[in-house]
Amino acid sequence: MDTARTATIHRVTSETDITVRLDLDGTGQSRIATGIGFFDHMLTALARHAMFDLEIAAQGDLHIDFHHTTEDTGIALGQAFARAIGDKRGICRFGHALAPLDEALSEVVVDISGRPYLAWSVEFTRDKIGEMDTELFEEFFRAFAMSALLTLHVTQKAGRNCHHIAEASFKAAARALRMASEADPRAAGLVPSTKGVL
Ligand SMILES: [Mn+2]
Repeated sequence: MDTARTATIHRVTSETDITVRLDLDGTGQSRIATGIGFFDHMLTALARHAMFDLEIAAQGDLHIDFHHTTEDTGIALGQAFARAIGDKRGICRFGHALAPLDEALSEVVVDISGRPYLAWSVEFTRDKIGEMDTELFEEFFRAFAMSALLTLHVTQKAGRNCHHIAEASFKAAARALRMASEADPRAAGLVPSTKGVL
């Protein structure tokens, strides 16, 4: 039986051309190139702390702004996640994590539910980190949640420094996704829903 939880997505539009390779049972290795330095930093942290192996190569219309590339990377990564997780048999389904980075503290709760939803409660005091618009983090997580078909709550508990706030959010998301996608040894072979399907 092939039990590999991997997926490759190649998504092309008139605005972006994105390839994602994802292994949910990896060791946190990544090779990320979106053309947006700070976004690469965040996606590298996501892979590392989720223990996913992740390759992302994105070519987008950055001469316009970073919106299309950020959102479409979220869509492609979400599609890869949905394909890799498959029918969700034997997974924990729910995950949660708190992650600090100095004064910043972020909480992420995830339900791999088949019900796409993003609840976002994060406030940035600056418009940009490096060259990246801080409003795009919400766009990324919404695109990811919609395409991965999961419920995601991202809540900022504390923080002033915008780099810290963003990074704590990605690290908490990573740990929550890792917990939710890992095998539940008491539920091997079972779909974790009273409905029998997710
Ligand atoms: Mn950092």
